[in-house]
Amino acid sequence: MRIQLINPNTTDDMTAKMAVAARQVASAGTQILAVQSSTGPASIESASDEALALPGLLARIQAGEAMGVDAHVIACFGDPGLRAAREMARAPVIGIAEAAMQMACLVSASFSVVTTLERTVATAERLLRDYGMAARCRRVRATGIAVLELEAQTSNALRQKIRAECERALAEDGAGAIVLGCAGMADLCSELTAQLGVPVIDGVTAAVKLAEALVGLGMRTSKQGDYAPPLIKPFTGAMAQFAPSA
Ligand code: 2AL
Repeated sequence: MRIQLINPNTTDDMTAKMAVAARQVASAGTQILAVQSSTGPASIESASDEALALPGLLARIQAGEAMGVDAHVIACFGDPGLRAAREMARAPVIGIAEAAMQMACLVSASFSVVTTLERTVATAERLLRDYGMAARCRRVRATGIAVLELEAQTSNALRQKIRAECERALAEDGAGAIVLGCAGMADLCSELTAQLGVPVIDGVTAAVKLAEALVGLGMRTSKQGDYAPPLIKPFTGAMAQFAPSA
């Protein structure tokens, strides 16, 4: 099967890092097509970043559908454009935040999210409420680390900072598992799991395995109800390529 792994920001190093993590867990017959937006912000950590990332992301969804990929993964912890992408796609579309939160709930009664900047905490809290999982999350914790500081090889100092925040989550929140709140933390998952002794869930790998499960079961995005295809109408200007057709 072919899974399109979409980094909705425009940073090559992050796309490469998440592709490595995805391929490490993918089954033998799974091909990971790692792509990124060709237009938009270098990282997504505010509402305006998210809004301006959507055209590039949705263009990738459209292209992946045309290629007939079996599933799409939106690899940014804000799950930008997830509902829009599901309207546009027949294949399953998985956001890494929803994937990680769902998977955490299968192995622990509760979890805390350890994310990047303080300003992204409200986004994660909104997603928890939207997904009906707020009651399972003890706390969303910021590390104060910007997305673009999590370079190809996250530095030792930043690794220490993230580990310390995870330890506080276990000690102070009573969380039974940790959800990593950024695709750029994918390379830290196995080391943190070994250090902390609790399940640490990275959304990129969680989404890939959930995508394989859905495709294996023959599941597609429902076209009844909220994810019905968008209505056919003209679009003008820079968005003309998104005009839905029959
Ligand atoms: C992210 C992420 O995963 N990718 C990105 O650009 N921003 N998450 C975050 N919490 O800031």
